[in-house]
Amino acid sequence: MTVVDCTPFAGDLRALAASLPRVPRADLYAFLESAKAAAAGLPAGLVAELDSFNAHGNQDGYLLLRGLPVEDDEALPTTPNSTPAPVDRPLLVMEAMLGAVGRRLGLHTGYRELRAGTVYHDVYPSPNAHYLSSETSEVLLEFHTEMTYHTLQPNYVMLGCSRADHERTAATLVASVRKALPLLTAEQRARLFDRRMPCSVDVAFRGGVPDPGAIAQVKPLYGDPDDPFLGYDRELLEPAGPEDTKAVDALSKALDEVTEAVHLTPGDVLIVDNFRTTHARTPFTPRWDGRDRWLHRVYIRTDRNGQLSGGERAGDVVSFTPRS
Ligand SMILES: O=C(O)CCC(=O)C(=O)O
Ligand SMILES: [Fe+2]
Repeated sequence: MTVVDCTPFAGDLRALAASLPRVPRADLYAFLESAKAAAAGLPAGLVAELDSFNAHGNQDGYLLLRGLPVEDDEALPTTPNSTPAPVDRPLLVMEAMLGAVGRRLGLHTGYRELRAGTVYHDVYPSPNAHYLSSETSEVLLEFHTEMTYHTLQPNYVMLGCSRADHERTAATLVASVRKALPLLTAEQRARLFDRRMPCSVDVAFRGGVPDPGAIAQVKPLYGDPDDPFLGYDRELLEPAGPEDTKAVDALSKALDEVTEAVHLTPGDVLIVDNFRTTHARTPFTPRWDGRDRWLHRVYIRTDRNGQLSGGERAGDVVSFTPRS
């Protein structure tokens, strides 16, 4: 577990949150500019961890910031049951943390087809959620590299926790390619490396067509053969033929073997390296009492992996082009 204990910084971070615009969605570009300025005042110990993770990644493929400031549960609004959030919703402390920490890492990005192109997503359980949706609860949300079929795939997925599930059973699972790679044979690696495989896309990117099929091509491993990037989605990747299928099965098994479970609690921010990992969420039981599990999610692009071409701003919204 790669945990950064932020409790020593909680007072400073609370002051930082208080310095940001009160209604972030009123002018999100301006809010994210303020967050960048505030990021300059992040504690040096935290900045060092963020910069090192941004430059080199790590073995686990994630950084868990724990002990950040967060509202007391009674002071929080009820957990949302619709999306996107109202434009006039006041800033939450976890949203402030995602703003400042995210700006230290790169640029917050909205995806036009996803949640109406909004940048801050509430992640909460919803009855009758589609099985591929982050709104599921009582079923496993299977391993996925976030939008691995999208040419502008985010470099980081950041999840901030305002509420855990009542029973604290929900775990966010992260499996790192740096740990899985040694479990694969040279033949398996060669089969997976730089080989395009058909991949379906999430419902939001299907253009209203019930099942457009595998409209993208994704390479499970690519980049540096000795330290590759990962593109893996247990539901959407559709290898064709026995050799590719066997190799993806071996990768799948290796990822299961190296999986780490993170039980997010209020005041946690999980930063997932989305080019070196795949993530999932285990089942939990909602009570529909207004106090169900509530995360805040943002996507960050950086200039690594060609995700930025110059001139972009934090808060930009990008359109879908499938990887080919
Ligand atoms: O609920 C979680 O812990 C993670 C859900 C997820 O995969 C996401 O929001 O991207
Ligand atoms: Fe996800």
